Order: sequence, then structure tokens, then C-alpha cells
Amino acid sequence: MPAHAFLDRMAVKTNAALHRYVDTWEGAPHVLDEAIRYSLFAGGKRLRPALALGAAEIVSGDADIALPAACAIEMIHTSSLIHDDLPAMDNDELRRGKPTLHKVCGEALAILAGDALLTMAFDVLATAGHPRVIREVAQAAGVAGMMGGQAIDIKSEGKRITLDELRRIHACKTGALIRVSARSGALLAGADAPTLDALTAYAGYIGLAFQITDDILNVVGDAQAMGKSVGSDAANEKSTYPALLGLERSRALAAEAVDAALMVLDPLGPKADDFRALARFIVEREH
Ligand code: GRG
Repeated sequence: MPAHAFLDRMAVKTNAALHRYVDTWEGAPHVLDEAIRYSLFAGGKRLRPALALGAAEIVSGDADIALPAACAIEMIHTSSLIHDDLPAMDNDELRRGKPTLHKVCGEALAILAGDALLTMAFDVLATAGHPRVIREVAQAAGVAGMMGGQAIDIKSEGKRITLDELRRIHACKTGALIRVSARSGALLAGADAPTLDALTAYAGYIGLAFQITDDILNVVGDAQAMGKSVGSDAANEKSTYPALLGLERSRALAAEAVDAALMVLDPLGPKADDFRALARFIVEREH
């Protein structure tokens, strides 16, 4: 199945489940409910849910068993995008093809919507009743994962950093949530250790390829196709793969990461074909 068909199939499942969770969310004031829905249903690619559901499908044939993790991780991801766009962070005006949340409803509500999504995520995740998954997701989002990576990233703005430091920032900031997406799907489906390791390694490599491509698209991408501002990394004096290595070497590094991702899938045979297509799509995408 081509990658876009796989992503679409998993996005349909994810969106239906996200609507179910948000619709049964009791006691939310209308303004907050509206702000959350604005960002959550703004049309993200649902890459992380596809990894959770796809991993569960590879392991057990049943993608749906990973829906609580897929939805929780998408809520955490959306929460991070809302906060990342705030004036105190990246100060962006466009996200998922629409004005950023703080532009629409003000900073205070945007902060609260992000906080609420992060909290809601763990409510949803608890319904899966798998403490190890809850802890792994918390750790991937937290100080040693996404939030820690974001903190180092902000402190590195305007400074020259090494390639190793850049790798570390991204392994935490973007990679941790991508890795835990595949891991939580695999764990909820009852993966054995070698399968869990293969899927973790796969997600690590595609996380790297994804980040390098994201950096490249911030230089050469089209804001309309991307649905978010481009050129912001250079304006914020961020260290990125293209800034450190140039475009050509960055593309080569992304291609190497995809090759490595394909190699670690070898033992899983044809049932991992959707993940193979996804790995190729990650570097070929235009948004
Ligand atoms: C409040 C949970 C929370 C975190 C606070 C702001 C912050 C710490 C972290 C920011 C992390 C961040 C924005 C990383 C960038 C990740 C990235 C490459 C996002 C783009 O992901 P896509 O392309 O977006 O999957 P869509 O819109 O398709 O979902």
C-alpha cells in the first residue's frame, strides 16, 4: 500500500477515536473546548498515531488495540505545537494551514488548551491500563525527552553547536515522541523483545530522517504546501542540518537514515511493508 494510503487509513481511525474522546470530555467550558478542537482537528498528518497503530498491526494484526496510545500521543504532540508557536517560543503565525491558536483566541487560552491536551492525554492513556506504556510516554514527553530537547534548543539559538549536539537535541525534541509512538503500539500489542527492538530502531531512524527533512523544508519548502511558516529557522538563528552541513549533505544523511530504517525491518518480513513505504515517504514529502 502506498504511504499516503496507509497514513490515510490510520488517520481515519485516529480522527474517529479522537472525536470520541473529546466528545465525552465532560465539564469543559465552551471556549476551551473550542480552542482544543481548533488545533486538534486542524489537519495534521497523524504520523505518530500511524506509527503506534502500524506497530500494533505488525505485531498482532490488530491496529485498534493501540488507539489509546495513538490518540494520547497526538494530543501531546498537538499540545507541544500550540506551545511551540507562542510568542515566547517560536512566535509563529501559521500552523497546519491555519492561523496559530494564540492568534485566534489569545495567548492565555492557547496556553490553557495546550495544558489541557497534555493532561487529557494521560487520562486517555490510562484507559489502556498498561503502566509501562504510560511511563514511557511520560518520559518521552518530559525533561529527558521532548521538553528537555526544546529547552536545549531554545538555549542554543544564536550559538554555533556541533553536529553531535544537534543530534542530541533532535533525538530528544522530535525523536523521543516518534520512538515512543512505535514502542507503545508494539507494547500494547504484546510484542516480543526482538520485535520491540526492531520497531524502536526503525522509529529512531525515521525520526532522524523526518527531522532532517523538516529542516530542509524550512529552507526550500513552500509555506502553502507546508501549512506553516518557512524560513523561521534562519530568522531565529537556529542550528539545523542544512545550516551545519548544507542542503546536499543533509539530503544524503536523510537518505542514509531511511536505508538504515529499511534494514532493521528485514526480520519482520512483508507484514512491515507499510512501514517501508512510510520510511521512503518521509524524505520525499513536501509538507
Ligand atoms: C506542552 C507538551 C508540551 C511541550 C512543551 C513546546 C515544547 C515543549 C516542545 C516543542 C517540540 C516541537 C514543536 C518539536 C517539533 C516537532 C515537529 C517536527 C513538528 C512537526 O510535526 P508534523 O510534521 O506536524 O508531524 P503535523 O502538523 O503534521 O502533525
